[in-house]
Order: sequence, then C-alpha cells, then structure tokens
Amino acid sequence: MGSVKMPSPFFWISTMALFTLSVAATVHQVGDSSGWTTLIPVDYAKWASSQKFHVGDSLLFKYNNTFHNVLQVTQEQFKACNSSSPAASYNSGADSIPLKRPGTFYFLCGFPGHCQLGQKVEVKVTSASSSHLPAPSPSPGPSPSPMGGPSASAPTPSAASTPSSYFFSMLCLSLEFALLYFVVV
Ligand SMILES: *[C@@H]1O[C@H](CO)[C@@H](O)[C@H](O)[C@H]1NC(C)=O
Ligand SMILES: *[C@@H]1O[C@H](CO)[C@@H](O)[C@H](O)[C@H]1NC(C)=O
Ligand SMILES: [Cu+2]
Repeated sequence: MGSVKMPSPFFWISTMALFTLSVAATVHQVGDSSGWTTLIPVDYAKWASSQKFHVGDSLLFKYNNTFHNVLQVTQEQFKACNSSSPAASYNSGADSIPLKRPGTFYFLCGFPGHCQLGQKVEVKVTSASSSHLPAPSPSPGPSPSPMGGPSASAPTPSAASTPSSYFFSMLCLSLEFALLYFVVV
C-alpha cells in the first residue's frame, strides 16, 4: 500500500480491452458542434462521409425542438423530402438513436422547407466486425494531448471536419488510464 509499482500485465490487457470497447461504441453527433440545424449551412453528406458508422454506435441529434425534429424515412421519401409518413420520429432536442443493424438509414427534419435546405442525412452502417480504428489524419494544428485537461472538451469550428469519434475515443482512453492507474497502484 502506497508503494509505487510497475503496471501489471493485467493493466495493459484491461486498458486495451476497454479501449477497444470504447471505440466500438462511438457516439456520432450529427453535424459535429454545429448540430442539427438550418441556421448554419451544414453539409450533412460531407459530415456523414467523414464518419465510420458501425453496428453498436449511435447517432446524436442536437437541436432546438421549437424549430426542428428528426424523422426516419425511406430512401424514396429521403430523395423527395417527403415527411408525411416517417418510420420513426424524434423531437426531444437531444435524440440518441442506436444503430442496431447494418444498412443505410435516412433521416430528415420534418419542419416545412428544412429538408429542402439540406437538413437531411444518410447514414451507411456496417457490421461491428470490420475495423473500428479511425485513420487519424495528420492535423496541421496542435493535436490534443490524450491526457489533456477538461478545457479541451469544446471542439472549435475549425476542428469540425475531424471525426468526433476520434476525440471521443481519446477522451475514453484518458479516462481509462486515469481509472486503471488508481486501481493498480
Ligand atoms: C429555442 O429557441 C427559442 C426561441 O429562440 C428559445 O426561446 C428557447 O429557449 C430555445 N430552447 C432551447 C431548449 O434552447
Ligand atoms: C409521400 O410518401 C407517402 C408514403 O410513402 C406517399 O403516399 C405520398 O404520395 C408521398 N408524397 C409525395 C408528394 O411524394
Ligand atoms: Cu429543421
């Protein structure tokens, strides 16, 4: 008790296992820090192509529900911005939608004109068995330290194109290291 020890193999195995789990269940905030909106023109197709969606992940739609909602629709309804008979609808303003199976899923805002303004997103979900690790592209700016302080939690608009899943993974990794440090020592 109180003596400083080298981390045991258990430490490394646990860390790797927890890291794998944290990466496997990514929360994809739609539109990153811009959220689900028409005020700022967000290219949701571009956002979706910056993400890797796997079974077990979830989508997070954040918006002011006075002005927006989230409707899950078919491909045909998506193309036509038809919100008359959605398969599912959400209006909490912070909707977490689990991605339970592989396939392509279509969402749009049902408020008049919003879908036509581009408030629609198509998400291609692949099975959980494929590779989870996002390819970290070299960033020209200062990269966040994995052990960085809580002040680094608010993503800046310039970082909006970086996959939010990467930051989430790094955050989880930091927390796991901190937790396991106290468990082992
Ligand atoms: C939504 O917007 C309205 C009008 O701007 C505002 O009064 C309300 O507080 C907002 N709601 C949330 C949850 O931000
Ligand atoms: C919208 O979708 C519904 C249900 O699929 C369909 O009955 C209706 O004709 C569609 N409306 C338009 C304008 O495409
Ligand atoms: Cu809307």
